[in-house]
Amino acid sequence: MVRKWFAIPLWQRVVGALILGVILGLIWGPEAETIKWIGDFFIASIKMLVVPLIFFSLISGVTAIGDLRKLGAVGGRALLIFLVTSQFAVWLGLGLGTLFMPGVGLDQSRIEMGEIPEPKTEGWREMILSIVPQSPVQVMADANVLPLIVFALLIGIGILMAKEEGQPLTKIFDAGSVVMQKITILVMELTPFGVFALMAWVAGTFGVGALLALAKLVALNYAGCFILIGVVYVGLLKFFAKVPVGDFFRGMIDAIAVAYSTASSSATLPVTLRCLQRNIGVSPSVSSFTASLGATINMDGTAMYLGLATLFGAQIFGVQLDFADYVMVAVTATLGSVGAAGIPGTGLIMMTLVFSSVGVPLETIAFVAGVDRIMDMMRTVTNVTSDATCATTVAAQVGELDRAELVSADDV
Ligand code: DAS
Repeated sequence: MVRKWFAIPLWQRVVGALILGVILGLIWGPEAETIKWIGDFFIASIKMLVVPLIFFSLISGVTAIGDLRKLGAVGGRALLIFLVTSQFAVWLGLGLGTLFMPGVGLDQSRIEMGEIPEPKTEGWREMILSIVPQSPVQVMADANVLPLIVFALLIGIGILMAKEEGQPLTKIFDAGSVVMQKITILVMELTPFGVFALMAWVAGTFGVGALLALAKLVALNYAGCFILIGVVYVGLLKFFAKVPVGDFFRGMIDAIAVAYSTASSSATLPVTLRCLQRNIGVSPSVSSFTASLGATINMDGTAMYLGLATLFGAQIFGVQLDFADYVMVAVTATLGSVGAAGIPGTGLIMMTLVFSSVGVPLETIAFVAGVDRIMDMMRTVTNVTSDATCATTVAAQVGELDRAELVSADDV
């Protein structure tokens, strides 16, 4: 029996668990909360990996790139793709909100009002300061990914600059990176159970009623995400990475399922790295650098949603927005997504920053809080797919993509 279980490719077990979880949740209802602890156990297990995996694989990856010039080429390309795709995303959200007006004709009586999170008051100066790892140990203890990435990058660069004297350290971090990848494989075997429990909880908790009242907003959130995936990322993969799109998505299916069920890019990161390296053929150096950075600062699904939700709020409260306001939303949504962590509900928190910048009442958040998780799950899939697309595109452009690795679904 056990042998048969492991004979099934992991992605098929995960997708099956996702579907069965939704069915069970719809039948079971709110009592499905009973098994949520299994999903929380799974999330805790993969979160356990994030800090050591990023630390070892990023340093090992930077030293493997070999020289600072190539590191600059990888970083420059990644940041350019992040910027271009996030701008397209936020303007797509603004466009969808303007065209389809999700906030007009709302039956407010059927909406369960939620909590308004603490406004995110961090200014751009604080955001820049927060990137500096003043206490590396504290950064690791807090799993604060952005300063951790900066610290790991600096160590990797230091090793490169130390040349021969840095070699002993390179061997340690290379070994540590391999060990962390092996542990990730072990933990990923929990994925079907975690995804099953999380999907049962979500399907049982977020009743259909609340979704129907905000159906237009939820539908536009999903439509915006599918447009980003189907147009922007497929375009990048086809014309810039030149990889078969079907094989790419089959290779990333585990990360996509984990992103959807956990609604956390950071928690999904170990699985994203594993899929990129094993199924797509992106080198450990480019994948660890680009996907880790992307999981923190590249959130296209969230940026798109912030544009859409701003129009939603403006339409509910009759706030007139002009083009200058749209530009302000694009700027604050981009800045906000750089500083935000890839955790559930990030989009909800960033709404406080974006709405305040254009005078849209924060009460808007109370309208959407009840169904935010359903939308967050798809935004997170989009964020993770964007990170993976960027890593694959950069790897293809700098010659760090082993195309032989790009496998069909049967092997993943
Ligand atoms: N949950 C966030 C993430 O992990 C996305 C969001 O909240 O919009 O990417």
